Amino acid sequence: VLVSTADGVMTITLNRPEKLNAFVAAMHGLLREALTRAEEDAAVRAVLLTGAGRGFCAGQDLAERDMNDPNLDLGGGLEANYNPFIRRLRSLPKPVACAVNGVAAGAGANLALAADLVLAARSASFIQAFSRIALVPDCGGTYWLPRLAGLQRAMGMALLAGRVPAEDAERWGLIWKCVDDDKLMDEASALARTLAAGPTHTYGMIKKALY
Ligand code: T3D
Repeated sequence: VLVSTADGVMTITLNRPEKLNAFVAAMHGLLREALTRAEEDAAVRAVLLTGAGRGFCAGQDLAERDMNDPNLDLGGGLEANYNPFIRRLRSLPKPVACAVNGVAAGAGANLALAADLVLAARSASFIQAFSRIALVPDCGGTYWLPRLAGLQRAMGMALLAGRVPAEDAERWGLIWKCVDDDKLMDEASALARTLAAGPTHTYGMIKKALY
């Protein structure tokens, strides 16, 4: 995980590009630290989340799990790591933007959708990959998908686990905006800087009121 701050914007980059930034255990601690700093440091007035390389995030690194173990209990990891992170993003009293630079699958998709404003490259896509491996969507997906996209689209995404292109995601209201690939980082940085220049405390209250 790479973290840098400039112009009031903390940029957090998921950085395992060779594995499409799939989550391994060590990343959770680094993300927690980054969010704590984002919350406590008055110089940070907005957060921008993105991924390195051609993917945004492919969700949990499946190589860390023995998915054939009938006794595998994934609840503990969700309660300890994923769920608190998603809740903290939502309740952070500062705006969080996300630049989805490529495929966002499983927990990676729902992490992206947990940001306050989501931009996606036109070639990016969102996959509720969970049911492919006999999981129920997690990381807030079951709560937010029907609220963002409506029950039928949420159900289709969750049951069929297909790829939703960024343009459909925009049309369905899953994300704020889809932009040309070569414009993504410029537009996302400009958006984050605009948010950083705004009334931070008010933004925090707007988030609280809407959520
Ligand atoms: O366990 C818990 O704590 C519970 C929480 C669960 C949350 C979850 O996120 S469950 C869902 C996990 N994610 C997935 O099931 C997605 C798996 N990945 C894919 O379906 C595909 O990779 C994509 C559709 C996202 C992208 O496909 P494509 O063809 O563009 O790329 P690729 O070739 O499949 O992947 C590139 C590399 O990334 C490849 O590695 P290699 O062979 O080049 O060394 C691939 O294995 C690796 N990779 C992609 N996703 C994951 C991954 N490695 C580990 N875990 C992954 N999730």
